[in-house]
Amino acid sequence: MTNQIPRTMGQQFGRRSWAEPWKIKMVEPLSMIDRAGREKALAEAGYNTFLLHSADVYIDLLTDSGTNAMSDRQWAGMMLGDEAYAGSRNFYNLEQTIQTYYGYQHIVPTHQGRGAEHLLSRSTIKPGQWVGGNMYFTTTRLHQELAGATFVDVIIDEAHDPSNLHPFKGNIDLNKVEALIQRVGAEQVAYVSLAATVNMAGGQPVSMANVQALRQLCDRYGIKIYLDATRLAENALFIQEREEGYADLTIAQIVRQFCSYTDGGWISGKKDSLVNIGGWVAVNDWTLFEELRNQVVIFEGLHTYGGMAGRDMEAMAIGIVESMQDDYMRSRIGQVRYLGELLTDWEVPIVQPVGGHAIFLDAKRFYPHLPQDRFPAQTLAAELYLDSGIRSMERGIVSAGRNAQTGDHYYPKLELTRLTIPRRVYTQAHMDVTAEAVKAVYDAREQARGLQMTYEPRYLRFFQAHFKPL
Ligand code: PM9
Repeated sequence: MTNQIPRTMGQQFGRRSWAEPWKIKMVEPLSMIDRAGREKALAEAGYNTFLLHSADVYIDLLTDSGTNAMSDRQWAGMMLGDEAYAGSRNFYNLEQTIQTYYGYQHIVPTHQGRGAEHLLSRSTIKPGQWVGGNMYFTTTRLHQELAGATFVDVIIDEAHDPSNLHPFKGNIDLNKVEALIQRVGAEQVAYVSLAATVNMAGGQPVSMANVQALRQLCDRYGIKIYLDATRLAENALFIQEREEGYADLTIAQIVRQFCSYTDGGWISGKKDSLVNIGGWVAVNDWTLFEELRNQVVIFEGLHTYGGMAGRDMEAMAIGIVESMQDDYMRSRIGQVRYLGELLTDWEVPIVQPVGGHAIFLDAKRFYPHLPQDRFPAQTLAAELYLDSGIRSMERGIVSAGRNAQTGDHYYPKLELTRLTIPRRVYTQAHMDVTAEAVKAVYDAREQARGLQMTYEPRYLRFFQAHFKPL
């Protein structure tokens, strides 16, 4: 494993610069409302960027989920939608593409990622069991908890330190998995929930050596591994760059090998797969597949569409192939790094090393004077919108939610504001404007006073909570 992380694509490939392997064929106008308009919009949204109208947003970095620009091939594929209720040809095309690229045998389509999480959690967890995972993800953990499991974080300690430069900060700490097994018994561990990359840690990758070692450990105890492959293609680029022995393998080969160490996986197609909607869960075990296929007709739709239109399945099948092209992936991660390098040069505190899909501002270091229960990351998202019309997302105490047993806030070590980069949507100039806006908010950091929560929904509160300024 090498510890050298190249700072630019140019440095890595020995040339001056890189450019996207695509050109723009259709554009969508952008405009920015004035400061008074932004103040009004934010107050009406309860200082929650999820509740803003997108018409009031200038550069939208809320999420990379479903915000991808599709290619001309994908749009052409949309015209081939076979909207038969049952047995759509687009399903069989998607099924075959998933089998080829991810290697899983049996596929159940869903409307998006959380639909897949719901089905998998219901079908594999018995109430009272435990799930170990490499840092929680909001919807994933909630579905595991709703199915009766307790989630245990088994990610390496380095992941909780925003400055630690470990090249694979998404790795699982095998000692933590072993300790969980010793504490509760192997038969009480429903499965290990492995995500690659790890969203809440900053889009941090998992190494191939780590998933191989996890497989060996789980085999010793007869425990299954299910993979959140939502951003696995992005993870593969980090393996190609940083892990010895993978430089000559393609993204597609690395993805396929990674999946081979797991028993199944699921995906939100709205990320890696370059579409606006869709997901799936796939497993190798026929009995589990039968259960998933039976559950899908209750909650999503028939097992040959799972909540997606035929045209959406076709666009996803094409998107999977495009997402595995090495040139594309270099430009994708290269754009995220470009923004990260600007902010690093200007000494704005961000999670290092820069991960796959976003820049994560370190709100604890940004606003050291704000205690965590004044919601520093939420405050930062609000301030950035007020300054520039740029929309970002809180990934700290609000996202972490409350402990279901005690009712107390979780206090995550990471208090982050995420600038998430949609795929194939914004240009380098948009990255420059974003970096300058963040710098302006950083320069005014001492004036920030924090927020108070005034409304808290029961589940996934970050989506709909309201705040007011202190
Ligand atoms: N991720 C994101 O913005 C969508 C909204 S926040 C809940 O990062 C992983 C790793 C995700 C993810 C969604 C889902 C759920 C599963 N795993 O949004 O239901 O990042 O398609 O996928 C969001 P869906």
